[in-house]
Amino acid sequence: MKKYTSVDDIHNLDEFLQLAKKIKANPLGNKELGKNKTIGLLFFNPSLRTRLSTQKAAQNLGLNCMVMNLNTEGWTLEFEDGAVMDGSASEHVKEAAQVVSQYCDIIAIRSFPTLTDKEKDEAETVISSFVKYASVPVISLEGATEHPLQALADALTIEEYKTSPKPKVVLSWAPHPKALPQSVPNSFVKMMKKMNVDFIVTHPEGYELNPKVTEGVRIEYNQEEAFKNADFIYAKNWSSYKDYGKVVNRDSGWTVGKRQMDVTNNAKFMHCLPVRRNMIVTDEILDSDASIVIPEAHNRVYSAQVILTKILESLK
Ligand code: AN0
Ligand code: CP
Repeated sequence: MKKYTSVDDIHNLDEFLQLAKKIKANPLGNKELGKNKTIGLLFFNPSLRTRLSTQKAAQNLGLNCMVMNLNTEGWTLEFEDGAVMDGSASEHVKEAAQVVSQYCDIIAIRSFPTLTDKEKDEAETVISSFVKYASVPVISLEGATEHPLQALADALTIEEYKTSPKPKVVLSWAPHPKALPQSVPNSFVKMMKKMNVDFIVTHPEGYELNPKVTEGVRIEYNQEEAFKNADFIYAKNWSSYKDYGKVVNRDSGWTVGKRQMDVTNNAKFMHCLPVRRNMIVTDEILDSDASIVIPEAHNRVYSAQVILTKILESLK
């Protein structure tokens, strides 16, 4: 594996999930694989889970790990080709990516969308520039349009908690005061398309995701209808794709609570975290046995470790 910037980079999900289970059963079983190698984690945005779980996964493989908050500690980077750099950017990504490649065997990057410049976001300007100019494999720690490590952890979690061969999985939009990326739902949809699940996406009008991503997926505008007999409820807020980056609805009727969970098949509740209580989901549900958000976050370690294992094997 030479990069992991999209769920599309996984060609055999079963193999990845089997490897994840094996790693989870014995996380230190391959601790020589990363010996004398280094991963650099570059953050343009905040993180708790991604930062610590990727660092933990690296440690489990004997990899050295360097972490940098590029937005606050590094030089402001220029991404435009041919730019006259008379503005705030001090360094072009062309040099930065090549330089980091001298220090690291793998580069991982978190860079959220602008949510104002759709074209720039869809081009994944930051991550794809690193892919282009770095000479080492690149991993997305959440880009402008995808969060592939989260989706792999989610797939593993559904594998572990399902009680039937083809569970019903519902991705539900939920309200949030701020405009959030579509990265988590995009990657989750792509991942569910690869799994043997009965999958529905539910959201208010105006929150349709990129139609290329949801092609072939059932969309249901009535949340209660979507939730009927569901085995997994995956809640997430995202901003509008059509009215790009805008919050077009804050209807608290979409907050996942007892009323919604009561029509499910005793569904498990999932969320990538961080979650805003009593906006996305009520305390009652998040604090109940239905919630599997903590084991889901635990699986971020194994999701990262699978990807690092695959990449390190390809470097041998
Ligand atoms: C981010 C998002 O929605 O993409 C990160 C989630 C993993 N969430 C927030 O900014 C709250
Ligand atoms: N789920 C997730 O990626 O969390 P962080 O933003 O804390 O890394």
